[in-house]
Order: sequence, then C-alpha cells, then structure tokens
Amino acid sequence: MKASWDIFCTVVDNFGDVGVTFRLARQLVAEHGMDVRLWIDDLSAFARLCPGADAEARQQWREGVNVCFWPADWQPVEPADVVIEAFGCHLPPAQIEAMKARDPKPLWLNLDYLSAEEWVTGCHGLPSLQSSGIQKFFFFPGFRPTTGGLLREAGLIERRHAFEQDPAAQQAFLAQLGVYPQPGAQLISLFAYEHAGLGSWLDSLAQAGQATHLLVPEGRIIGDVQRWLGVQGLNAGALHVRDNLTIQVLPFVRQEQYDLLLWCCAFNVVRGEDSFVRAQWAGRPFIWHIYEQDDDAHWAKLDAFLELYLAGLSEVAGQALTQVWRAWNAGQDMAESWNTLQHHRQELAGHAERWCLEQALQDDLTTALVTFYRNWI
Ligand code: TRH
Repeated sequence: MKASWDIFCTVVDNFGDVGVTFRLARQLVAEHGMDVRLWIDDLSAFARLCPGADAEARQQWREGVNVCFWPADWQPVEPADVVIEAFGCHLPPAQIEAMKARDPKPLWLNLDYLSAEEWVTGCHGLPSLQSSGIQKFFFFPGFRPTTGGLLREAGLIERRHAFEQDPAAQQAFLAQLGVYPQPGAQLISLFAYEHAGLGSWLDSLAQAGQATHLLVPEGRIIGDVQRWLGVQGLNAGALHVRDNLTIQVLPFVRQEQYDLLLWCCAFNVVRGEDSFVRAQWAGRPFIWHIYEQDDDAHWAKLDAFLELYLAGLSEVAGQALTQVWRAWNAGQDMAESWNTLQHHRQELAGHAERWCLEQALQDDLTTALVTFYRNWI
C-alpha cells in the first residue's frame, strides 16, 4: 500500500540527524515504494553526506527522495499521510494547523534517538494527545524486540558476507581510496569526536608487534591526530608512518562506501548514532564514542548498551571492553586498557558477528514504521 511521508529533520550538529533521516527516507522509497519528502533545515550537512546534492536548492530529488529545504519562514504545505518529526524537532505551528485540517488526519510520529535503556520499551509506540487535538506517537529505535528496531537495509548482512568472501572487491574499494596496506597490517577505522587521550592510543598502536594501518575520515578527530604527529593541515590523502603505525586520512565518503570501509577493517571506532549502528552491522569489534550530553545522560546510555552487548562474552573480555569504552569516552589514557583488550580480540570478533546476526533477526526500523502505519489506519 503506497502512502506519502513527510520527514522533518533539524540538523543539531554533525551528520547523525541528517544521516539517519536520509537513510530512512531512501529505504521507505526503495523497499516500500513510499513517496517521501525529507525536510532539512541545513542542507550543507546533507550535501556532505550526499555528494552531488545542491546545498542551495529549495527542492531536489536524491535517490528517489524529494529533499526539501525547511525554511525558517515556513509556508504550510499539504501534509502527507504520515508525518515524522525526527529527534523531537518542532514542527512549524502552521504545518500542525494544516495537519489538523486534513481529512483524514495524518499519522504523526516522533522518531526518537536510539537508546538501549530499559525505559524505552515501556514508551515505544505510546500516543500523546497534543493541544492541536491530534495524537502524536512516540517511536523508539532500539535493540530489544519491544522497540522499533534498527535501520537495516534489506540484504545488508548478505552483501557484507559476500564482500568478505571477495578479496578482489575489498582491494578495489581500498585502491579507490588510495589505500594500499602492507601485507599483514590490521586495518582500523577512526571516526570519533575530540579525544584528549588519543595520543596514548596511537602510541600503543605504533609500539605494538602487529602493524596497523589506521584510516581516518576527515573530521573532528583530525586535530588530535595532528598533535600526535606534530604536523598541521592534515587533509584527505595524507599518509604518515610512525614505527608500526601508518595513519592515512580519507575523504568523507558516501554512506554506502562508509559501510565498505567498516567491512574492510578488523576494528572500528565509531560515534553518534548512525555510524554506531553501522559498526554493529559490520560484525566487527568496535569502540563507541558516544555523543556527549550536557547533563552526562550519555553515561547511562553507554552502560545500558554495554549491559545488553556484553551478554554472552566471557567476564574478562567483557571487563576489558568496558574499560576501553569508558576510558575512551572519558578522554583518558588508553594504553593499559587497550593493551589488555588485545588478548580478547578473537573472542570479541566472534561475539560481534553473533550480536549482528541476533539483531538482524528483528524487523528493521523502516519496516516497523510501515507496519505501525498499516496497523494504525
Ligand atoms: O556525526 P555524528 O556525530 O552525528 C550525531 C549528531 O551529532 C547528532 O546531533 C546527535 O544527535 C547524534 O550524533 C547522536 O555521528 P553519526 O550518527 O554516526 O552520523 C555520522 C553519519 O555520517 C552516518 O550516517 C555515517 C556517515 N558517514 C559517511 O556517510 N561517510 C563517512 O565517511 C563517514 C565517516 C560517516
């Protein structure tokens, strides 16, 4: 059943807000045949994620999605069948009036941030009556069956498995990025926020017995990398070798290519929300650099995820991973926790794949949204 969808996205900062909503919009179109308008208030973030996009256009079609600029001086438009406000962004009051006037009323959903906290299961899918007289439903992504699940495109895990079986495809992808690792070097990707202890981690990698080729997409961590290297102006393409560590800066690639990058690496450092989920679909051990919240609420989120994720790991491996994640997120020295973690890499690798397959048994978030709409009408 075809329906029209409006997704509203405010770019708070970085790429997560637009990354999640564009991924969702594309999947609604490609896999469910929906008509989707994606309203974004800052198209410059979108243009980074979607090369070729026009940061000035009021309206443009991208991968089947009608991408529209959401201006501050909003003029109401005919509302779609389903209206999603992403991450608690506030719909323009005039648009809410238009929704009120529509017959039939649209389904109004607030798509929340991802959290593994238990309270989410009790709130997922709950309605709340708004002063406009329309109900708004709260939709929570999550890791438990009683939540909305995670964004996952159809066939994603199968595509990853095929890529893993195809060294030529891996080499060709890396060559496209100008990456030619030494035989035997482990690949690690680093997409993180600023980290005061980063130098200690780079020291550990440089002094390790095994060679590491570290791939760093251009972004907020570059300043810390520069400081450690004692250089300035690191740009995409830069390559520096210190002892057993090669550091290479990569351009920001499109979302599909970022997946391939994660799949090529033995270990990934990710952040925010969307790259955090992609690292899990990559089935590799990873560090999550969580988005820091003013009231320190992120620590409860980190611990809630670890509690779920560590189930099935040996106690020592679980402790080692917890220490690495906590030290990273506190900006602390990484040497001791990282070196301890190396004893558990094999166990962590098996566990990451099992976790991925287990999570993939659940309906993906987009399917869950479509099902919610079908059950609502
Ligand atoms: O960029 P993030 O830190 O985004 C966010 C925002 O800060 C947001 O306000 C906050 O709410 C949220 O985190 C928790 O991290 P995230 O979510 O991982 O988004 C990054 C996106 O960029 C993701 O869609 C993957 C994509 N990406 C690429 O497409 N190419 C790349 O080369 C890289 C490194 C990332």
